[in-house]
Amino acid sequence: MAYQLPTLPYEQNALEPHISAETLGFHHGKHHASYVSKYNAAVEGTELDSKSIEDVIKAIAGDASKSGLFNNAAQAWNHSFYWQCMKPNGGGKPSGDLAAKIDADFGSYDKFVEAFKSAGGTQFGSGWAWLVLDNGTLKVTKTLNAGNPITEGVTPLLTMDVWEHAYYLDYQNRRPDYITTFLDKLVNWDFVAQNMAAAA
Ligand code: MN3
Repeated sequence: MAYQLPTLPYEQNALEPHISAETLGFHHGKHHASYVSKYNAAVEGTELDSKSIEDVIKAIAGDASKSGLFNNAAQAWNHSFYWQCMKPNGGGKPSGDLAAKIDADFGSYDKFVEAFKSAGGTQFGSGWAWLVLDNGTLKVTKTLNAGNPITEGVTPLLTMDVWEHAYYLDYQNRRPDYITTFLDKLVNWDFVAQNMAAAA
């Protein structure tokens, strides 16, 4: 079944001044669209075509002969998830059950921020930083290139794209500034809380 490129959950300029309409235009309209179309072209007519994209990602993870299909499938999924992880006037400290869970599992929100900044900042080259639920415990992790933690049996709650195409037009080489802005101004904690509730 063909995977659809989702429309952005906000206007292309809605995350300004933190992420420009130009960045979102290229990132969603060119990069993400390309992963989706390449995934659909590669999966069509194969025995994997009847599976959901999540099941395809899990089925072929680590299979070197299917790395091209994996990369496009995971990048298609990761970006669909990433758009939902941001919203206008987002970021800052979450509240409610999620805030309590972060305090319980990391020690404090500041400790979570430290771990998430470290994951995003130390991912050499391209990849993703994640907040995941692993056997009932919140953890921060990072993946290289197209990697997705569902292949490790954990549930993604939040992701941040740290490929240069996510921030270069707005931040150039200043990845740490993009990461700080993502946490302080952009995170959609309602989406993260929904993901946590659904996984419980
Ligand atoms: Mn990207």
